Amino acid sequence: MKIGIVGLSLSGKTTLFNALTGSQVDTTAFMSGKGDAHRAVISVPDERLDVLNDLFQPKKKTPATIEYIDLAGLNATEQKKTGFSDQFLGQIRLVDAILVLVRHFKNDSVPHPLNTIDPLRDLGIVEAEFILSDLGIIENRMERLLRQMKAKKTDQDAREYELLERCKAFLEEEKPLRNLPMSTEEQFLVRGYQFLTQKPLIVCVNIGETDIHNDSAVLASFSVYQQAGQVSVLTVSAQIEMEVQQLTTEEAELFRSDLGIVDSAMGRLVRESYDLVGLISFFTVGSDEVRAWTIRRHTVAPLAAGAIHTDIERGFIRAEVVAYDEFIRRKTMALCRTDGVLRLEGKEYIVKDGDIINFRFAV
Ligand SMILES: Nc1nc2c(ncn2[C@@H]2O[C@H](COP(=O)(O)OP(=O)(O)OP(=O)(O)O)[C@@H](O)[C@H]2O)c(=O)[nH]1
Ligand SMILES: [Mg+2]
Repeated sequence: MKIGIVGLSLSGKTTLFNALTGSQVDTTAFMSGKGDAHRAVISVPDERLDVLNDLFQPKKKTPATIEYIDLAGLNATEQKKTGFSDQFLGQIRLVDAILVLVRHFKNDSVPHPLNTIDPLRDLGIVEAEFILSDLGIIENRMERLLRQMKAKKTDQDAREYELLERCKAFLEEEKPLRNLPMSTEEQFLVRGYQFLTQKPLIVCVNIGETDIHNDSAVLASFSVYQQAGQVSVLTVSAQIEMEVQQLTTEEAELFRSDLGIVDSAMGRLVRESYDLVGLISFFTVGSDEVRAWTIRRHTVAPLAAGAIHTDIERGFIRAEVVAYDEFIRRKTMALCRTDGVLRLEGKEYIVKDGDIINFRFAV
């Protein structure tokens, strides 16, 4: 799973990236809009995986991972609100979820591209960019479909055209596509376009050191976003988290308790990135490897198998499934089988969080 970090320039993206991933990318130089994207992979903490690891004692334990990508900043100015390059948009189309970092912290030595601090406005600017970009893709595609249908009209094309028309109207009302209800079939039709406004969104408000315990007003101002599905809004102090990240564990504990921070904001952010974006884990177990795999909620078994390998998806026959809790109560697959909690599921089965699965497939 890939999460792209975007936002206006100097909103603290690289600082947050360092905090999240333990990287040490330079933030003093104000890279603004230049240079390549930074990437780092982190593990998703999951105590179920540790329990399974103790039971199976495999050679290898592989947690679910999140790859964070720190992309270049958007150089918005009052005159010119568009700023994302095609190269940038191409990169962000490939991520599974988008983290928009907006600046709330005050720091006179760090200029804001629009000179004033207004996190809600900044999020609006980024969203408007995404809406425009999706509209562009839709218009191109509709033109091509129209030509194609003049030559030879197929049901499939007609359905797609009708759906794109609906998407277009929705976007023209400045609404993101993630709020447009779609059937499974329709989702499938547009899957290849990788619409930016359809991707799960994590809004991260980068608050100043002095506002750590005083973030309810900021959060409240984002309530419209919070009510939408597949969007989560949270506050973080990127600067502090980056500093904490560079300390030893004991130092970090001390530092946190001095500031009255209970939980590492980073741990929270990682978990929220995962949950709120609608991701779940299933497990594969054995003496070689115990492993957590990431899929979207409501994924059917063959597609879940595809997270492991496309061969398993293509050759899918059945899934042997036991729920994590049922397994833990018995501790062996043999007992699960005799107790009837190890089920055989077909291609319609919707995988649940914590399922332990053995896929049967033929290639
Ligand atoms: N006071 C304060 N300063 C911060 C915070 N987060 C980032 N900064 C400062 O803001 C400046 C820019 O931070 P970066 O992390 O480089 O911002 P960026 O969004 O990656 O910038 P570009 O890549 O240039 O768009 C640095 O000097 C940071 O130290 C924060 O939470 N509080
Ligand atoms: Mg940066």
